[in-house]
Amino acid sequence: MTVESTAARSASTAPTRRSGTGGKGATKGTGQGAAKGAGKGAGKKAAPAEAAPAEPAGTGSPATTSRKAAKSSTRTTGTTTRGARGQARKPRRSGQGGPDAADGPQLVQLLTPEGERVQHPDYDVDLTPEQLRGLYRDMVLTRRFDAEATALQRQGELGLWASLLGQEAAQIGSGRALRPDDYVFPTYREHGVAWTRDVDPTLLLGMFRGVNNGGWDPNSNNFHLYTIVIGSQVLHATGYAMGVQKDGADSAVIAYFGDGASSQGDVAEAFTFAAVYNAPVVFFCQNNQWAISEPTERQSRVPIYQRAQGFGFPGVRVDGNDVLACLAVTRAAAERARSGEGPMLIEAFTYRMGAHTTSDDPTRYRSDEERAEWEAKDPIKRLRSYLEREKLADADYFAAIEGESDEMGVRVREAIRTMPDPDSMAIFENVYADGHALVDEERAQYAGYLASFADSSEEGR
Ligand SMILES: Cc1ncc(C[n+]2csc(CCOP(=O)(O)OP(=O)(O)O)c2C)c(N)n1
Ligand SMILES: [Mg+2]
Repeated sequence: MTVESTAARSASTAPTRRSGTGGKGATKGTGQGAAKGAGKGAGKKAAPAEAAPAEPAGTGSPATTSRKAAKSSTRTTGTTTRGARGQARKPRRSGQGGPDAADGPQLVQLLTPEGERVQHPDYDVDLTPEQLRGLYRDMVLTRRFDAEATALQRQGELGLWASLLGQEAAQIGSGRALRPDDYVFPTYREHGVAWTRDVDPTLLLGMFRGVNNGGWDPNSNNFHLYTIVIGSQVLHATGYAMGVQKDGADSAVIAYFGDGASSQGDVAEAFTFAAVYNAPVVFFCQNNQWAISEPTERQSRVPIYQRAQGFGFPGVRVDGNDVLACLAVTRAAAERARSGEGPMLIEAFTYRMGAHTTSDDPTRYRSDEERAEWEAKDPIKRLRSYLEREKLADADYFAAIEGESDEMGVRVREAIRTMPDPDSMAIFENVYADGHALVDEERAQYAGYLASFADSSEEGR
């Protein structure tokens, strides 16, 4: 297996240092380690088929690159469907062309889609049968919670839901790699990571029901509130990691974001600061192939993990549907951050099996065939196959997990129906710690507006 693992190479070459303790040489060492590894890997690879430039990224003139981009964007196959806004669009299959070409970089994988355990030269995990069963339980319960939430939205109990279907391994594997003192900055889809942080799942529903601004105390579980502003939490995480560093603590910080978010300026700025300050942050990009209706090849001309090279820290692509590989790679990255070796980018190559949110209809921009291809790589099925093959779990075990899922379903449905509506004026709380004249004015205006209803109903009597 040809392996793109710049992380492990640079981890072994990069000096251990904290910001301010290493001089120019130390910084150079980290950068060289990363650049050497990534460069070596990149040199070995054929350029991704179709959409990528023939020469390494950055060597072509802008004109050449844009001509090629224009040309490549017409090179799709298949029959025409209607795009999200009704325009004609060619259906696209992931793995064809662009940064995700089938002949592109291989993934760090420890469990094949068929559930066979394979070895990797740089990454491994040694888990007990109980821990392996625990990962299975985590993924099944997370999927069940997600299915319940989707159903609750359809029943009018939630305003919106962003499903994690298909991304369970990326989230559970990375989440279980963390220590309680590590700090997590999620997007809006990290229900599985929340589960690994022991955030009560029913609390995740409040914001989607519109009854609170988040629902949990971030500092109770070191799990920040969900962030809708794409990519902004990556900057928050980096700033937080710089603070951790200044405190002299040895915790890691992890920022979750999507393939679409990787195009945001905030993410580029976060990468720059994290690299320069050698911040203890892990950038965990779930490349689920889509940013609403935009495919990954619209985000990058190179595989996303390779972007780290330009910032001077290592990047690695992991099979995001392989819970063991996600755990192993994230554990290594977090260890690396804690020991002062700086940031690392993990691209978890996965697939959003459901819609972007319950407001989206993916049949308008992607094919059933593409979904079916990814269904064969289902993260839960493959771990189950492994557990069965190795006789690590029997039918009673799987039945017990199903029973637990049903109980969770009941609990979630009960919780949502008994969730209290907020006080109408609560929206003005928690805006400023010490209050603000403008908020006071708005509060007074709104109170008057609400009072006007009381008056009119009085008049109507
Ligand atoms: C700054 C900003 N721009 C645009 C949006 C609208 N928006 C919401 S989700 C999304 C796509 C995000 O895709 P990706 O980062 O791949 O994450 P995924 O939803 O696939 O998990 C966009 C553009 C937003 N919320 N914030
Ligand atoms: Mg995405």
